[in-house]
Amino acid sequence: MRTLIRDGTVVNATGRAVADVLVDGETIAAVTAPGLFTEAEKVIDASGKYVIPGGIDAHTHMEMPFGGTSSSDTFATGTTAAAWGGTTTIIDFAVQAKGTSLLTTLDKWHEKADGRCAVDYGFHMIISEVDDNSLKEMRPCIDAGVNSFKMFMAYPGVFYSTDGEILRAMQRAAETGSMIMMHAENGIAIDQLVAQALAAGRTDPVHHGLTRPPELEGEATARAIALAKVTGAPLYIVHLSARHALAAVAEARNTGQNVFAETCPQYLYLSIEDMAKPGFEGAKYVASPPLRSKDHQADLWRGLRTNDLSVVSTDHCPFCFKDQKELGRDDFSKIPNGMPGVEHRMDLLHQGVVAGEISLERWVEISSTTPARMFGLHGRKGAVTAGADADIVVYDPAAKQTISALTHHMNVDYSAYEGMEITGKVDTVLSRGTVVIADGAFHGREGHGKFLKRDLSSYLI
Ligand code: DUC
Ligand code: ZN
Ligand code: ZN
Ligand code: ZN
Repeated sequence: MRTLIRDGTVVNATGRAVADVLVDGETIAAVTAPGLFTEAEKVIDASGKYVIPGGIDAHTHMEMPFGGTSSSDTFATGTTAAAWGGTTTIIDFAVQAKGTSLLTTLDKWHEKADGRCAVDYGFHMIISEVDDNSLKEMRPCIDAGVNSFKMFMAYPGVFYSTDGEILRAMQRAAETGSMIMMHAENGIAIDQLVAQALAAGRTDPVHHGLTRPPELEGEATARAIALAKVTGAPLYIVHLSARHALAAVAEARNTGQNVFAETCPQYLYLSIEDMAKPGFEGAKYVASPPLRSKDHQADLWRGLRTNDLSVVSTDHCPFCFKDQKELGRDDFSKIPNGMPGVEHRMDLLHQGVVAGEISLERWVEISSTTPARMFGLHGRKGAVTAGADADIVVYDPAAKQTISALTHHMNVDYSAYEGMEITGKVDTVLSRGTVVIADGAFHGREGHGKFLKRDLSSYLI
């Protein structure tokens, strides 16, 4: 089966040109001057539209057990919503529960996801217990295509690792050429602030934000960077939210250290003011790290331009307002942490192009090309180029849409961006050559998405 995507503006991280894209089976056969090929079983007219590599969301949590409940998107619903929004690859997190080995954890996550995803998927591994066995099992995880390990400096008693444990895992990462991903917030100090707030009767959602100040993200980020320097481990800071942490990352990168960072759309567009909305409304915006004051947003956009922030992922971790967020109605510390977002990352970042914050090419780079290279998918994903998987989005830059829970496809009962007007809209999406979104309808299927055994990062030296 051959599909010709005609007359669109093909945008890669490296540049743009009006071109035709010929898809043969699951891969891109050629990118040519317009009109060179005419014969194909299917023709998609992309004139006036962008033809971009499918988005890669390198940070999602589908059906993740957390805070006494489980995130509300399954691998089926979450990857379908991703497809709607032009994301054709997710990298989710297998979560080691204490007392469970890494390999058993990986099996469990394959059980949840295999045969259920609408688009391709990979896994990172969350290490919650650093012991000899976990350290030993990092190698077989890597061999199974899971070569990035997330650790937590937050959530004492749950996912938290001590500096000593982090040091040991980093040594192992350095030995094996794998990557440590860090949730960098000083959880020990934060827990004291949380206890003090609750003791003083401050139970509203906004206190989630006020008890997790950006200084304690900055401090933890700098500490993670120091541990990475000592051990020689590559380090990727997840969901960086504020200028304090950004400064630490920029300083490390300026010395040539192998340190990278991602931010998320919620830190670019939402703020602590959302968490301070009247009543319990603010619970919709409770995630960790928390939303910051608005003045951080300009710094984050600058970081995206300077490449001190090289990826934008969503940290998609949806919990329904009703029944799930409500668990914390009388105590903000019981609100499940996380926000939905997998469906709107490409659209939200496109607003940065419209506003002149980033170029069109940079949009593609931070949402697809760099995550592909960062997480071992180079050659397969992240570029509209001959030989790559035909994960392609035809994006209409002029279309208008309004984000709403009434029309989104994520399995969650609210949108963090309710009512936001967006310029640009996904028109057609191909996942490995199969049209999964077209004409305002989903044409894909559960189980089309394949597990991606990832190579080591292209960024490691
Ligand atoms: N932060 C969240 O908000 N949710 C899931 C895990 C995390 O680190
Ligand atoms: Zn995290
Ligand atoms: Zn996360
Ligand atoms: Zn629900």
